[in-house]
Amino acid sequence: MADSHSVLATLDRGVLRLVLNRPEKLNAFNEDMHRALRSQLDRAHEDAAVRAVLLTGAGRGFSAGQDLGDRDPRRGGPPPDLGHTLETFYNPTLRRLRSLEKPVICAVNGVAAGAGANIALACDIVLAARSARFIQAFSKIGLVPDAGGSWSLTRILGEPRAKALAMTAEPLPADTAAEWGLIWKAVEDEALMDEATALAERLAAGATLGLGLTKRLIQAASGGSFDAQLDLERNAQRRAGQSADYAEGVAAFLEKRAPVFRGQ
Ligand code: LHQ
Repeated sequence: MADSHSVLATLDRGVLRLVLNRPEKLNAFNEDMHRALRSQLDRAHEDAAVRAVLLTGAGRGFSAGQDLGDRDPRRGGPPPDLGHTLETFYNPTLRRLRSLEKPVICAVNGVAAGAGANIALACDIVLAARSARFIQAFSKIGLVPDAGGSWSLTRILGEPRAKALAMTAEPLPADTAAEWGLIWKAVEDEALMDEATALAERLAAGATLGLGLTKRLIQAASGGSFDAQLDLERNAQRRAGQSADYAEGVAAFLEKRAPVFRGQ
């Protein structure tokens, strides 16, 4: 689905930039956009030339979540199986984002609502424009937080804030999201793309294997014991220590020069 216009993809300096591109619908997800995003994330997994992903939205929004026009109940018929929709379209993308062993940076350029907010929160490093808002819009239409939101909100914020956000659907401004530790930082609107691109390029020039293993370790940490985590760290460090980038990093340090990482 590389030729879809719903997600614009460009690869430059190791960064695969993915732009959700249905601006007239605030980049709400329809099936085409799901397929296009999934296919680009698969490409990011498979292609060694991709060493970081930068996800953002076209126009004034990041994403308004599910395209509600696609499931207009006024059209009649039996109620939809949203569990099937999640399993077919959302969950594989969320799993791919979390398991991709490369950094995924998200630049939230505007409103992020429903599954759109939670797809952003599933990325590794989230920057948001100061004017952006995160809305757990689900309760407004009788649904529950999905796309990993019940997990991320609770893990990151704790039950009191997670429940309040999910039950009230009140917009959370980017600054508060940063204060609460839900995202990495809020930046001036005009600075967002430059800052996110610079960060993505910096990480794309990094030791990809080590960064991928770091991601895996940190994700595992919130689910396991300290003791089990020591074992995971040992295994990961064993692999990282055998990489060419590690050898280069140490050599560069000893030679007092900047390292040139090749993602190997
Ligand atoms: C939209 C949408 C949209 C279509 C704005 N769809 N057109 C659900 C079901 C199935 C399976 C699994 O999971 C899910 C998960 C979910 O994501 S449920 C939550 C779905 N999302 C929402 O409920 C958010 C709905 N949108 C809004 O509440 C507002 O649009 C927000 C607060 C995001 C932005 O408000 P405004 O800045 O005032 O913009 P707007 O409402 O005027 O929207 C601009 C246009 O985008 C407008 O179209 P129009 O033709 O009138 O200019 C909207 O209809 C369209 N749009 N969201 N989700």
